[in-house]
Amino acid sequence: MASIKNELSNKYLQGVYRDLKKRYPEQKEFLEAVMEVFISLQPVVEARPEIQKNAIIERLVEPERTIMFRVPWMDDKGKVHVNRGYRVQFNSAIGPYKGGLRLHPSVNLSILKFLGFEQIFKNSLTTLPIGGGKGGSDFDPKGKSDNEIMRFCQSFMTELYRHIGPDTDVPAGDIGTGGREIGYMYGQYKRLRNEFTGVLTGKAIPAGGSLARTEATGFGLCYFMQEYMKDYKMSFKGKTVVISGSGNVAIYACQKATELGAKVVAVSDSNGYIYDPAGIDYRNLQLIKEQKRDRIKTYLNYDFGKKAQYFEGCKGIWTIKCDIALPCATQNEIDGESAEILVKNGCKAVGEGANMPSTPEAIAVYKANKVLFGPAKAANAGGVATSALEMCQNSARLSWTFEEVDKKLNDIMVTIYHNSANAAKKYGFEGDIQVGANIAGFEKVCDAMLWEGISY
Ligand code: NDP
Ligand code: 2IT
Repeated sequence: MASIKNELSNKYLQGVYRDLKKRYPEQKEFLEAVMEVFISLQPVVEARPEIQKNAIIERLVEPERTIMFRVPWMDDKGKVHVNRGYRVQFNSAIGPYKGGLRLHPSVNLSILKFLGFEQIFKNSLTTLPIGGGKGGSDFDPKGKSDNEIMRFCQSFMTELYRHIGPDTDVPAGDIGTGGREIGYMYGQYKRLRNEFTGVLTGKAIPAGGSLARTEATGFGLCYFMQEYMKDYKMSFKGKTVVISGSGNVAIYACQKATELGAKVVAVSDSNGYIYDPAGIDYRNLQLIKEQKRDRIKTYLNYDFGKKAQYFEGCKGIWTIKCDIALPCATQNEIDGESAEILVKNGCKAVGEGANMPSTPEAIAVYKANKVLFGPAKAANAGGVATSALEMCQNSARLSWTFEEVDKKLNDIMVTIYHNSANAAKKYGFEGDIQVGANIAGFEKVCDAMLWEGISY
């Protein structure tokens, strides 16, 4: 593999980065995501002077629009709470803004800008016409009643509805936002607008949702890694897999990895992790997380083989011996130290189901040790790709079967892998899928921006 040097030496990109850091010094996650992309884009910027001439990079790092608003809601005891709501409409060069809504107490502008920035390239990689956006709130859904969730979601949509639309901006799920939350938001949008359109994706099937959207991110991750590993004479068959998280992405990554012949031995939540040498049963995860909305610790209650163990804390999951690691929880969950332990224990491939789960130090460790690395914006693009397929079905007012959607998802993930591999090769970094994904995602957006001109 011809790895790119892990430093920013291009003067133009250095300048843009310096200005950005001066303007937003507190936005650590956003700056981290930008630096990662900039390092990869150096050969492209050098080969294509029109990028600097048209200030493409300066325009790319500034969202087209950022909306911030107050979200008041009342709890079951009658107490009024106020949260902050956001929507970052980052880039619409290739289609309407598209991206999830995160509900988590850690949400701030830095996290949403990093996610929105990543989404631009991810959505471009899907080959479908969708721009990049992200939103959410610092609301904590944990421990809230159904009615409290409903009142929050309705209040959130009471402001957001003015800024979105099926051809303008189409939000979806992310951490803390699943089918239940999308339902309450969709109901409120419909009430306010008096129209039934595909303004949100991840809808329930009777209300215009797409079959296989729930499974799409986790399944897509495995389809992507399977295609990637094939080039290196590897596969999931007979492999030991560790998956962090136990939410939407983790559950269906666990199902597909198992169906492809692997044994998933660990999953986690933000309190701790389960190690089950007999293999995690994804149906138990579904029951615990989707139906009971309980903690992963309770997995032990369903483990009739009595082999599983529970450990407190998140980081320890990366000390479990595995061939393939699929981080599917949150950003920066694998640091350099954890990556070293994974490598020492024989890990051969890392596929990112979460967004930016590996720190820059962790990525450097993977590359130095020739670990196959499936970067988030390519590997987890199956979710948003299937959201775009939901948009197609809504516009055409029809619905496809599970098999049709799943087949399209598989084809898209295979294409994303090859497009990323080819872009890396084109610029002299054969085998570096991280660099290739950044370049392939960028070039399409860049070409559209050049074609559309600059508005003064
Ligand atoms: P869910 O809310 O369904 O699940 C999130 C899981 O990650 C939970 O197990 C949660 O544990 C854990 N988690 C969340 N935050 C933290 C934290 N700070 N530290 C440790 N564990 C944490 O979310 P998703 O599965 O939808 O999303 C997971 C990741 O995948 C995110 O990075 C998201 O951006 C990304 N993603 C999601 C897509 C989708 O379609 N849903 C598409 C592409 C990427 P706990 O319950 O204890 O909080
Ligand atoms: O990070 C992501 O790609 C998502 N949370 C899914 C976004 C979407 O619009 O389906």
